[in-house]
Amino acid sequence: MKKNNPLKVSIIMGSQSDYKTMQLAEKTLKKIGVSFETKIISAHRTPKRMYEFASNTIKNNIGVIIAGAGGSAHLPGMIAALTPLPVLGVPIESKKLKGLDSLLSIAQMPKGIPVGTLAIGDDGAINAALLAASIIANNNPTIKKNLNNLRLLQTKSVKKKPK
Ligand code: RP5
Repeated sequence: MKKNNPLKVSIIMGSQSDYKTMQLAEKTLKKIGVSFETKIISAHRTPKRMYEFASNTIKNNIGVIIAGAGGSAHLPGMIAALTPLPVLGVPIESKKLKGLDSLLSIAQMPKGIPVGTLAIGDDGAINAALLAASIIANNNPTIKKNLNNLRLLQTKSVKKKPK
């Protein structure tokens, strides 16, 4: 880890087709001021790229990994097997099984190698970013303040009565 350089979040996804969902994680991190990078890495189509990425996470100053994948979604689990950093898995809403396949593939990890599994699709991508920000906030007072402000705004935006 580089000293005095804030830890960043790495957003990875199995395919370009996942970006529609995963860009919501980017948008959320931007709102909070968390540094991030975004990459396409497929456990099945680019296994060497996956290994290379996972082997260099700590050297590259990454604090949390958000991994989105759909269908037979092995990416988050494989990354968690290769790095000790926290991995948050976002099940992409697949066309064939509406993301149930992705959810179960990501959630049903064997004991010993955890992946924090979020909800299917857009909600999962947004919540993964919020969770990643709260992990980074443990050692970053600016991010802690920004995250608290965002939550306060959200609370204020909820009307007391429906229109
Ligand atoms: C997974 O296969 C990806 O994460 C994606 O959700 C799914 C389908 O990929 P494409 O065929 O759209 O590239 O690896």
